[in-house]
Amino acid sequence: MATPDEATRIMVAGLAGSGKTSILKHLKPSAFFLPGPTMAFNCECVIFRGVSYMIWDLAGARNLICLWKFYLPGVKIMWWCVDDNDDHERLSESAQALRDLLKLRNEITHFVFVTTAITDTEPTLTPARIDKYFSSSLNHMHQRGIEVSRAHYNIQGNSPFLPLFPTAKNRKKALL
Ligand SMILES: Nc1nc2c(ncn2[C@@H]2O[C@H](COP(=O)(O)OP(=O)(O)OP(=O)(O)O)[C@@H](O)[C@H]2O)c(=O)[nH]1
Ligand SMILES: [Mg+2]
Repeated sequence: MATPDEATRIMVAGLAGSGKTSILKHLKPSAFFLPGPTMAFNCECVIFRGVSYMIWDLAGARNLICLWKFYLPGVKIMWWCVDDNDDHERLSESAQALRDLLKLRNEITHFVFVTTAITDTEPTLTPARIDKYFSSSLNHMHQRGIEVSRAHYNIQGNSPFLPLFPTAKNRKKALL
């Protein structure tokens, strides 16, 4: 098994209540998580399909977003969580937070846009709607050659994990 230092790091960011910790809880059911909103971060080593990942689930509260920059150096893979039911205001806020984060020096090679929901219904955040709010960040990542993929996750825990993780090819890129 890889040591934490050898594991591929994944940074999980997004506004408060967007489902970051819920996903991590399902990925690592044996871990203990304090109830309620995350106050700083959770960090768990997860093995998926034989590969070790160190997953950093960051607090999304407004007064804690300023801390994300400290976790960014060296991160190649990012999951950006958005509640599928978010309204215009929250989507705008999430889009602004992502723009601000991407302005910082970073080494991201793979970005997963994760919409979360508590039901099994089809996502209401269609690609067109995502593009409406997040186009500048998506264009920026496209220009930088960052792989962008999408996952829709039911935070009650019955979604496949596969779309969250990079393909073997993208993982190799993240290890370079
Ligand atoms: N009923 C219930 N809902 C919960 C519980 N924990 C989280 N939730 C809800 O599930 C949604 C996602 O919560 P989290 O996964 O904690 O969200 P998060 O992105 O980690 O949020 P922060 O840690 O604040 O950044 C939110 O609507 C929460 O209110 C719980 O123990 N019980
Ligand atoms: Mg949390």
